[in-house]
Amino acid sequence: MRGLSIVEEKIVKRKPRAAKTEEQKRKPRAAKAKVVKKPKKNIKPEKTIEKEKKFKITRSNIPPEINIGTAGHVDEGKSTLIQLLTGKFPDEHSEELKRGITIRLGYADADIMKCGSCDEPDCWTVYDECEKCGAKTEVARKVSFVDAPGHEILMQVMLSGAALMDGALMLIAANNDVPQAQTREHLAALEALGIQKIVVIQNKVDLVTSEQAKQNYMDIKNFLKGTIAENAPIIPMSALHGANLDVLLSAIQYFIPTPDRKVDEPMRMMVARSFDINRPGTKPSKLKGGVLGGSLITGKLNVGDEVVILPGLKKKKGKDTKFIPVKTKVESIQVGSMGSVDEAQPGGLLALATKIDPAMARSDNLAGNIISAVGAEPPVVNKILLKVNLFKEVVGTDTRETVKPVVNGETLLLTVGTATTVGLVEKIEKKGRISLNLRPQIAMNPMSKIAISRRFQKRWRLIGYGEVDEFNELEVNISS
Ligand SMILES: Nc1nc2c(ncn2[C@@H]2O[C@H](COP(=O)(O)OP(=O)(O)OP(=O)(O)O)[C@@H](O)[C@H]2O)c(=O)[nH]1
Ligand SMILES: [Mg+2]
Ligand SMILES: [Zn+2]
Repeated sequence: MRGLSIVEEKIVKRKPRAAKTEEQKRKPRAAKAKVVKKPKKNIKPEKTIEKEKKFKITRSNIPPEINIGTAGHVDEGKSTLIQLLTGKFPDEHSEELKRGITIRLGYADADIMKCGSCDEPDCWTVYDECEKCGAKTEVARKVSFVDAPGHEILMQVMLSGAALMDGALMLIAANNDVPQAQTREHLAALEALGIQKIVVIQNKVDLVTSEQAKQNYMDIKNFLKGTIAENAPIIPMSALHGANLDVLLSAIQYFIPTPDRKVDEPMRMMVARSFDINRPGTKPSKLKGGVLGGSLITGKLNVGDEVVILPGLKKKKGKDTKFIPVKTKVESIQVGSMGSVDEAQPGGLLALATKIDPAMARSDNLAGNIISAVGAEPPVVNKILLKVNLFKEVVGTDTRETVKPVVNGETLLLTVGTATTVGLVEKIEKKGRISLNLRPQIAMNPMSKIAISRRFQKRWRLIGYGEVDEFNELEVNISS
């Protein structure tokens, strides 16, 4: 299944993230790229943000209640902003550090803190002391951030991350033309998946003159006209230097409220990552089971609960992939900023330790699964009838091309929740409905909106979205 693999495509190499000289910091990126001559290996990202030296981030012991994601074109400062908000730079894999881009979804929690003595928006900070008056601050809300990659070939990663987002921070760099291709594509993705709570950030204002910043602000306003983010606030800031952090936090508090949660419904969780946490060479008797990361959609989850993982563990058999549905026990629940907890609810990212074979969980192998309470399993489907809405234009390319209608026999890439699957168009029905065979099968929440991508100029590009009308449910035998 060639098209499914994202890693097999070559990522255009960028220079590694090197420490900057004062001169480089003032120059726009294009100019800077010429200054750095030889890429050195394994250079760590800038870990220090000026303010962090003076002000401390302390993690509270309250659970995160909302997931907020990042969106926007490659390099516009998404991960830098997450570092400012959470104190943690989300790119931690060697490949990400070497290439200077985000490749996998990043997670980190932040406490949004409020000073009781200062007025709006001065009162907002992420530090345990007020930056303006020095008073102790109080936690207003804990947020889990999902950091998405902006590189064009990692669009599927962004889409599966978007499935976890209750709201989004859309970054647009002030020193680039507006809009860049993935700025358009990510905004279209948020729109397609129904993520309406958006705060736009005009980043890197430290790199432009105030005249350029004003012009760029108007360009952003024009670009947003007629989109889902038409009325979203636009916050000029510098993620690298922390300028306007208070205004951003105020906007997050007012424009991205915590949604109502369905805690009384049966538990379901979307899996976005999976890991084998054992060091190489661990004795079999000491091996810890696979760990699954993601977010609850509904219900509550407790340590000791029996859960079902669908479609299950992947087993390759010749050319075919088989899925083995699994029933397992929740050994422990980890919430990033709180450590081990006994109970988890929707909102916030968490990781479950299970008893499943750790080798099965390696390298996000179980991403795309749905974990559910026993008896509340989602359907596992291999065929769907979709009501399709196609965009007028392909949004992710530099050139604008019309999206042609879907045809019989064509192959599309579908992102359903955190799962990605290939859909072979079997029949075009009336009224914008198409029926597709899915390879591989997926577990799905039938209410999910499905992102549809088509191969275009050698890349999968978002071309529209679909809503599920009907589906063919497979019978599953769940083994313990
Ligand atoms: N001068 C300046 N540089 C910034 C700012 N924000 C980010 N940068 C720099 O821009 C480069 C890219 O930043 P990242 O945070 O990695 O960008 P990104 O959007 O996460 O990139 P991808 O995840 O690969 O899409 C880094 O060298 C940052 O230091 C800013 O506000 N001002
Ligand atoms: Mg990044
Ligand atoms: Zn204060």
